[in-house]
Amino acid sequence: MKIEMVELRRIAMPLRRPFRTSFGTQTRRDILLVRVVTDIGEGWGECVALADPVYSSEYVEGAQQVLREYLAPQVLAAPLASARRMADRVSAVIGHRMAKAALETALLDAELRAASMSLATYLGGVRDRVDCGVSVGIAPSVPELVDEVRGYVEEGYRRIKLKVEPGWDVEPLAAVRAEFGPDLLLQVDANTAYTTTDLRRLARFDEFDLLLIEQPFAEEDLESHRVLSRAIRTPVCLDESVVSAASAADAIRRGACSVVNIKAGRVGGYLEAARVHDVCTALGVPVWCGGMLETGLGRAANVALASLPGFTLPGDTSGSGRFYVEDITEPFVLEDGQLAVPQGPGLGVAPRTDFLDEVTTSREELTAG
Ligand code: NPG
Repeated sequence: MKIEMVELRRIAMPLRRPFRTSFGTQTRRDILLVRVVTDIGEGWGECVALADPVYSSEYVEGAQQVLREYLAPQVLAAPLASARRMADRVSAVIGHRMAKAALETALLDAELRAASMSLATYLGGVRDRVDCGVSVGIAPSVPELVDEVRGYVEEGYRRIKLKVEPGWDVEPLAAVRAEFGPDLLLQVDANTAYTTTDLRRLARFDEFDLLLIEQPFAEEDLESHRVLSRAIRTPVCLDESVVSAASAADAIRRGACSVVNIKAGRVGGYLEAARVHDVCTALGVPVWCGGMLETGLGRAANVALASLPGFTLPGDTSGSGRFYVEDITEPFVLEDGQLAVPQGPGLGVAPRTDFLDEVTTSREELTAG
């Protein structure tokens, strides 16, 4: 495949409602999209980096610079035998996994469109619908949280994930459990907001019969996660700490987690995400698909990933309407708490050009030389 052009496009997408986590409040998404034009056709990828380096070290402006200065020139310089070879081509660049993932996804989309194969089939997907959960931000008050959760339960979401932080944990959990009863699948995500001085507080989460507690401690701190795993009944799940298949295997072998959240952007792309899935499955650890407030482009790829056999827990694969009033692709709409896995070639979706142009804030085209 000869790559003729790499387009970097930024779009501004207002969020339906502010999304508050322990690392800050998002009110809009400033998203970088990558389009490749090749001799076999074009493809799209979405970069999940946030506007600011608050979830991980990557951020959207930095991702764009790395793509412009380092990654795009490498793929424009000479033909690639396949998208699978991109990782080798750019291996001199350390980290920047979200930027790499976006470019690799665009190359995969182009290649699979040309081969008339869906991403789900290519990755080894085994189901045509996936169970959907929803991530619920920190609310202004407990009654408002309960109302928001009620809306999602009525929409059919099969699992609720509450964002927690010290001071917003036991009370909202107790209220949601009391309101919706023992059958509601419920889990929490701390985005690294706790330290080991909070062990006693975290142990209280056991009484709420949670599916899991996600990433209570810092990204590098596997040891505290191991200690917590020994101390509580609630399964410990890692997100930020898992940046590759090797780091997933390491965390599991050390006893730091018994569940893994897989986000393709965090691990450098869908190919590595599938390898994370494989290693977790081999070690008997269930996985689920995380989300980063993607538009329909990233959502399509996430749903394809979630169709792999080891994704036995509902993912943060919510419908487009959870975050956006209008999506840049045909919207993903929940049916009985599930999303259909796109069956068309590549991502199986494409941006609606008129709306895409409306939300575009900048665009640059990179070519060889
Ligand atoms: O459904 O897309 C979604 C959002 C799920 O809560 C969610 N994502 O820490 O997992 C997370 C959180 C997040 C959002 C992280 C945006 C980084 C950016």
